[in-house]
Amino acid sequence: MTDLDVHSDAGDPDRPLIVLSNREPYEHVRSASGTDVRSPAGGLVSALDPILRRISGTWVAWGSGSADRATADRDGRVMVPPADPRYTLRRVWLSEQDVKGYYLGFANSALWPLCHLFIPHLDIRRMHWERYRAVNGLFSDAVVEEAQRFDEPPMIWVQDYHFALAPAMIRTRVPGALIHQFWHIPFPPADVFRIMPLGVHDALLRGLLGNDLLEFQTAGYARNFLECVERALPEASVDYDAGTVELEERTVRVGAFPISIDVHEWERLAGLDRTIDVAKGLRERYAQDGRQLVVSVDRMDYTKGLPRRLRALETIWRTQPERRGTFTMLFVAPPSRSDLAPYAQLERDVLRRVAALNARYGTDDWTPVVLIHGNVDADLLAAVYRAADACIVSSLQDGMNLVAKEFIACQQDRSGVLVLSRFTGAADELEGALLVNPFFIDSFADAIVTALDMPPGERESRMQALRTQLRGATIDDWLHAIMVAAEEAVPRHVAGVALDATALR
Ligand code: ADQ
Repeated sequence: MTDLDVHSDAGDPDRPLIVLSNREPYEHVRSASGTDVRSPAGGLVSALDPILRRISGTWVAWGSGSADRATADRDGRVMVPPADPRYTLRRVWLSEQDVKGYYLGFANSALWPLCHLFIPHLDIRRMHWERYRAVNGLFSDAVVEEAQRFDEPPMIWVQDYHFALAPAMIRTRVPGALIHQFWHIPFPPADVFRIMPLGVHDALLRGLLGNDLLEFQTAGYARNFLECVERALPEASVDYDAGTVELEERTVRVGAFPISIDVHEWERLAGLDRTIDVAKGLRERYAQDGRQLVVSVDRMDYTKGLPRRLRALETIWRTQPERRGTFTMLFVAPPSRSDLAPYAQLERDVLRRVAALNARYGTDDWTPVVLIHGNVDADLLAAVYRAADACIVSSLQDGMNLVAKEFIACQQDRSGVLVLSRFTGAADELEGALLVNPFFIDSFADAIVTALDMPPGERESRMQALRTQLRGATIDDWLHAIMVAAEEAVPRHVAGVALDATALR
């Protein structure tokens, strides 16, 4: 079955689709040989790109590549994929000040830490907020222009926390549009969300209520959002059981739609001969003579609990000297958002801790922690996951965590154990992992030891259970569930016109 077959029932091929996201699906960059095209790795692009190809929709995103302007027309439009042009990518140009204020500033220094309960990292500045609002306006203008190119009212699918204001900005200007949004990160409890300055707090909620449907990773995050609305907007009527907000004669639906991965593709990658060879090579290098291989894969982000993971390992090697040399930790952690102080500081902290651990416990034939501080392509990641005896995900808060799912998909031998923070969306959804509380270092260390000592039979039965659950909830199932819910959320009273849901089908 191809991707296209899988998606054939997700969305109506006749109705235009406009996707809005911060990152673009194809980025043109200058290179020694001229211009290269890059596509970000990750589930979102691989899930949405086939649909846009099929129905010739439009993707609106920030034109971030060094050759993006040169390859687009004067309105910022370029047909993609470049090798087989099928749909429009509409690029929005941002100035350096925009990137600083909207992206690095409000999105990543205010919303990101707040939603992940990292209150000390919160840096709220008026200038950042104003820029965030202005840039949401810029992207909304582009969406409205693109919507006007279609004859039918489009479906507009907004992605993530970069665009909390856009839905309300777009709504009044595109009558009949069906607008919905997927929020990839946690949504905090009302008591935390109200740390945002009053005007900002209410504006964010009203912006999000511009959607017809709002999709969160878990039921808990959806409930948090509803509580925020109930407390902040007395004129709104919240129904927790139905998952709806009634406001200004409109109904906004709110629900849980846990994101997943392209399971088929990860299984295919993990099954390739060359992946098996690379996995074998990794084991020969790091896990010979009965030594085990433990892996972790995450962006260098303070929400991922990297220092705590290193502290748990240190606890094991310090308190149980007999375990030194019995396992190697392969720590894949590419740099992320290094322009921001908390990230630069984290990077220094992790490098220092790894060096200290290796200096203290390493021997001539054993390096306790092998750090890969860079991007790794999906083939190599599949080999890392396949080679592992255990994978540790130690996020302190994480909307879902796709690494956990990628590990499961690649564990075709069913011999690896997933050690998973209970503060991930994935822990809410999956049964079979060893759940840990990364804030409690001693029990975190105990869980790693339990994973290392787990007998083959239990490893297999847990992994089998995880694999069965994952196969029943792939990225295609996620997309399908969202498209069905979006159809049900078609606005019925827009600009005074009563619309029949079937009119948009
Ligand atoms: P992230 O915080 O980026 O995503 P995650 O869900 O784990 O976290 O996704 C990371 C992705 O990056 C994975 O697909 C992984 O393979 C890839 N990756 C990690 N390290 C890499 C490396 N060294 N080289 C190349 N690729 C690497 C946000 C939210 C999550 C949510 C996702 C999707 O924070 O909670 O699951 O969006 O909604």
